[in-house]
Amino acid sequence: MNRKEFIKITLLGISSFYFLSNNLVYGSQAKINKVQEIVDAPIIIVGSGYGGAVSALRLCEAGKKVLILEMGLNWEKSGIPFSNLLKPGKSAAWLKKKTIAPFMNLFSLQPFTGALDRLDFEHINIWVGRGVGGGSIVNGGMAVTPKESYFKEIFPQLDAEKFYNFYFPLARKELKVNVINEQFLHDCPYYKFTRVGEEEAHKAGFKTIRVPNVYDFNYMEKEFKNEVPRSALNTEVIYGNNHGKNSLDKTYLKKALDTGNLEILDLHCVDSIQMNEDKSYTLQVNQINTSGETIAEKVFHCKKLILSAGTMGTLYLLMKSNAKNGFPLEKNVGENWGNNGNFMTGRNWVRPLSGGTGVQQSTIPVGGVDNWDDKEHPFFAEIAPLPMGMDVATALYLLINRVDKKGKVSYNTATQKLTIDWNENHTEKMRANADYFIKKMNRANGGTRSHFLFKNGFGPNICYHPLGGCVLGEATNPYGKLNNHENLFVLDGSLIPGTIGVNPFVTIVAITEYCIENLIRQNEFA
Ligand code: FAE
Repeated sequence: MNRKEFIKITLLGISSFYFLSNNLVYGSQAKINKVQEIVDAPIIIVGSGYGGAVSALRLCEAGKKVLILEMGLNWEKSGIPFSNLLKPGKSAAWLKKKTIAPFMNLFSLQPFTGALDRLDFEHINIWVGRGVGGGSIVNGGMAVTPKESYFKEIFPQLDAEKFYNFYFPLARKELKVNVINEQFLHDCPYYKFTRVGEEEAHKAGFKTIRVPNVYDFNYMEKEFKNEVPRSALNTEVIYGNNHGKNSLDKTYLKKALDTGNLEILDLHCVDSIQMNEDKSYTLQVNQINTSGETIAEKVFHCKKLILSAGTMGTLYLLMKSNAKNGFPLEKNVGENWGNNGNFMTGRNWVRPLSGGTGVQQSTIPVGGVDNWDDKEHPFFAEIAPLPMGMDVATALYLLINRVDKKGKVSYNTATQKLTIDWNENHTEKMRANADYFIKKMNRANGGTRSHFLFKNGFGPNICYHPLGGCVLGEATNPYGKLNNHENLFVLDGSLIPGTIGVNPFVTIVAITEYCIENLIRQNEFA
């Protein structure tokens, strides 16, 4: 390929609505696969998860041209199917040689830009989604609105009435939240794990609740009748769902693309950000292939920048840029971080003589134990599926606890990695709650703490819900504009101060809706 052909191909790959400078240059070694390309875009959003997708839709509807840079793959466009839990394939892990599920990682993999990633820290492992749609691609779809009293405690400055009457209902509508039919739940063998979980919880004196989800339960009923291809009933979830789940690519991002104002560049990983003298931003970006190799080094300029790279992604970009080029940051960035009280536990010998929790299990959780109002042991416990293709007579629970002792995220310039001030002290109370829960369940129903799943039966280091570090109204103004910046906004889970008491994406969507509405109203993107 000669230079002329290359420029043509590159130009075709770039959307027409932002300016491509003629500053297209080859890398120093004139290697065709190492090019530098400079692109100007009015508004760039980093990350296509909940914060990024909501921001994109509302800006596009307001007539703004938006470019999303997403490091993960556009799975739908790629045509590559998601793999399931029993046969992990390309989508199972982000550039790893082995699977990275919370337990039982017996499968080898060919490194590929998969949909699920795990970030390992000294005392905590954090799972995140990679791909167009962010966490919505890999998560369990549990769409839970926080308790109003806790929301008020966490966000005393926000108008709770407006949130419960407007932003939360709006979030649920856009996300296509629905609830399982009780008769289907009662009859379907794939939900034995939920029925057993609820019966046992009641016997132990706990209250249970039905949990809404973005998975289309009408579709699931058709799956069960074999009228459509199976997804939730075919062990698909944390490596992506091929059908049924209303992930962001089917909701917010689709609507935003339909306006004609949104461009998404996948496999574009933002390396660092620089603030220019005129308060605009320059982004160093690596375009990668599906083996993770850099195939082009690009530079993007924008007047307005939204960071929606998820709690850990946003903190990494801010702190790394600060260390690398003096990017302005206040000290409180990294503070008020938490794991949303995530604490996994389980029980073995659950109904061993009557089929346990079921050989076949839907991957979509629909039930939970609500012990939040207990003064001594407040927690919510998701009755989680464990579809292992055989009866292991084991119940799995993800507890969500209060986070009264927060952590702090920092950047280590020597290792060029994030570190988190987080250890057993931070999870002590969560462990006490898990112990209380398991003991009470076992006393009423039989069973033991699950040594099969976790060391000593507890998984304090498993975190699906990292939150905080760039807290609304602390590290930012009341609507997410980062302190010390005129044109940079943080809109993702890092705005929530470490805890929200339930699975967080409905809250992330509602908070982003609130922020972006006000930012647009204040002409921040004019
Ligand atoms: P997120 O959705 O993580 O999106 C960030 C995006 O930015 C990702 O697509 C990244 O690839 C991309 N990115 C990061 N760094 C860069 C970079 N340098 N350059 C370009 N792109 C970048 O952020 N929550 C619930 O409410 N209910 C559930 O049932 C639930 N289940 C979960 C199950 C699993 C296995 C996991 C991992 C999470 C689960 N969550 C659940 C959590 C939920 O998915 C998470 O809170 C949200 O996805 C966070 O949304 P953000 O917008 O903050």
